[in-house]
Amino acid sequence: MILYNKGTGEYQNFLITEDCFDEYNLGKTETIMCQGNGYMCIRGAAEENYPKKTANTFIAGTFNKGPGYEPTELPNTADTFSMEIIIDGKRFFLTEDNVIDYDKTLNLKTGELTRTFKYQTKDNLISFEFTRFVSADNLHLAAQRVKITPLNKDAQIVIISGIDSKTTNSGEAHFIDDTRRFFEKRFIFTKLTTTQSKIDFFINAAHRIFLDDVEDHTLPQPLMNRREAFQKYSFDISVGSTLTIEKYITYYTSIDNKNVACEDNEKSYLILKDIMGEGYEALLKESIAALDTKLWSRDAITIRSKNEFDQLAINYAMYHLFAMTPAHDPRMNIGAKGLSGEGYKGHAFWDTEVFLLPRYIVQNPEVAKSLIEYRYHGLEGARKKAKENGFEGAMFPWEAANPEDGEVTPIYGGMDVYTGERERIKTGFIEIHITSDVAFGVYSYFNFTGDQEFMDNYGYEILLETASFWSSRLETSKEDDLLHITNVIGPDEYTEHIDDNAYTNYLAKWNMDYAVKCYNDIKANRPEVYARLAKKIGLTDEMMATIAERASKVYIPVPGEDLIIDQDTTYRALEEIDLTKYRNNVMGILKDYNLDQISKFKVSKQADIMVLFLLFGENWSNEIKAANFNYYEPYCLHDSSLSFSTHCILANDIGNTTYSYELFKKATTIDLGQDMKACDAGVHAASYGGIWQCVINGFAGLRMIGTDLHFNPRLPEEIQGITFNMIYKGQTLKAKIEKEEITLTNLGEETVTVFVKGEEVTLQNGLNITR
Ligand code: IFM
Repeated sequence: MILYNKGTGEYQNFLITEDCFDEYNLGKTETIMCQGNGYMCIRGAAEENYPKKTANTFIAGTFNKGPGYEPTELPNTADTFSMEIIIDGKRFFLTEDNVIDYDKTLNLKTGELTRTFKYQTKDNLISFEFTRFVSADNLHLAAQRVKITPLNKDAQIVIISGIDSKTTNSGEAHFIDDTRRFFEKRFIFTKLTTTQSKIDFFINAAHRIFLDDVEDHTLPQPLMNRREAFQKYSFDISVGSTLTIEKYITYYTSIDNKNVACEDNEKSYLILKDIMGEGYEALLKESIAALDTKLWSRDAITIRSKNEFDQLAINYAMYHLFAMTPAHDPRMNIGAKGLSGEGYKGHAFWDTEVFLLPRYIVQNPEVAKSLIEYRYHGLEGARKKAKENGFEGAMFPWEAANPEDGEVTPIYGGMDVYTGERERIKTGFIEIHITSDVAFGVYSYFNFTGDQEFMDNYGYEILLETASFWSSRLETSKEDDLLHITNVIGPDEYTEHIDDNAYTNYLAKWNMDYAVKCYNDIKANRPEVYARLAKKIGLTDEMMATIAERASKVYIPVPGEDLIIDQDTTYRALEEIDLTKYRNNVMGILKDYNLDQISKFKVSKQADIMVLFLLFGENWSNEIKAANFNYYEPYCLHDSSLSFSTHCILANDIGNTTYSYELFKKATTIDLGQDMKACDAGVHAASYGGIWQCVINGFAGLRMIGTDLHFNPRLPEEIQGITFNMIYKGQTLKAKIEKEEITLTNLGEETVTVFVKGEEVTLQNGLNITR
């Protein structure tokens, strides 16, 4: 069971704990207790081995493609946290019957993972304490400490630990085992190279041993075998004495933007030698301080709620968003599972722009900029995809890995329950709304930050090229003289091959209109930018006139008499089936039907029109939103983790705060709840952005309407107040949202204007306003 209330004092609502060992559900805490710093992430897998253990280590941006239909994916690199422990000749591993007082806790504030218990052998009781962290200070460093104390009698303890390069991604081996060696008989070095992308990984590990706090310098026995380089230590430990093994690990790659360790193989081990002199505690302290500076001191959100869990949930989301976001490198983005598991191959989806980017745009715009810059670097791949499909401009990939690769969505997925064959994945071909989602990310970033330089260098080009794609993608029809978009998948992925999906069409038109506006602006006011872009992408007045004209003709479904907007041309006439069996049974429907069959039923996987309301809510009345919410939600199974948060915000917007809070609870427990099988393949990254959105965009009511920042809070009964910082147009603002009162403080130097419950308010430097 997962416990949420073990933290006290400064750690209140910062600890998540598993209170019993469960060999059949190892994936749960491996995932939710993974540790990372955006450069790398290591799952919270046990040190000792189990058949079902998944000890992944991923380094952001190191994609490699396997042969044939194998997709490009983040390779699971060498495992360093695992170790073999042998006590009196018997391999140590837990069963439910030999463990006492088990406690596995991740401290979200410090980033440290701890596992403590007593291990019952035939004739001894051994106390274990494992701790480890991935440094928030030095992105390449991880460290681990194991303390073993025999409690009943002396014990012989053998430790085999080092670098294990036998790791694969579900059997797919991504590495050439290039070099393995020891330096100074104490330092283990391994160089691996990815098979196709030819990225070198330089991995180092070394140990420090203490017997009752006194350092022991006995040299270990080196063990080198195929794809493994280990050291073996043997000790006779007296009853009551403690053996401590500290392990220090570094990972570097040849694509690091600061190539400090890769000039020669020896360099990186010397760096480790230097670092480990500091010791575990000192390095942990530096990591905690860095995590505080980078995350908690600057961006922590306080929720005063009747349910303490709400505070824990936002802390949990913020921790993981930090662990998964490669803030250090604009060539990288956030995978749908972060860096926490093999699921979705490390690929980035629309999840970034619609669910994850808002947290960064509002609170840490530098990181938001880096994430959008990644899309800019992806323009080449997007142009390639457009061309291959017979279109103009840039057609962004549904799934993205290396920015220049273009589309990387796998061709095949799980089994088609009807045919028994592998299911063909169609999203990479026809889920095309990603292109305008990327454009929307640029628009949101610009509106909130006012970063003109970014627009000049990157943003305008993305907007113009995506508009150009849409203009070429639109189709004429015999029925009318409007332009249509047929054969797509909208946000709701249970409806495939549909025509005129409201979300897709609306965003395509918006993308074109906004690009035309930007074009006119830069032509009139930014001649240098205009000249550069005109030359680079062949902009002409005629081309833009065509885009403007075609945008004006896009078919946009409008609310009918019943106020309902058609999600697509067929949804409302689809066959209704009894959905009871599939509710609260994620993807259960796929066990009975394949996607072709499901597409014929009136059932949704996730929010569709609701996302439109979330992005452009100002364009519809609450009455229309409510009518659509009430119509569509009963057909929605929320089988995507992206669904609850959007519905939560919309329910709140239309005044249904009770249901909104219920949906919030569901959003917060997708991974963190008690379902032990929910996240074996990794975290649901976008749902963490969704939790942030529920709190800030939903309850605290922060929304951008065009270029204006609005606060229209509506706190559910359970929540008394929310406090958070943001950086709006370069100024740090502090918001304190309470039931009856909003207090905004401008901590920046320049005056900004915001709207509080519709009233325009000028916020001067250092001053508070309360409304
Ligand atoms: O992007 C999502 C999609 O909307 C639903 N399926 C999972 C994807 C990755 O999270």
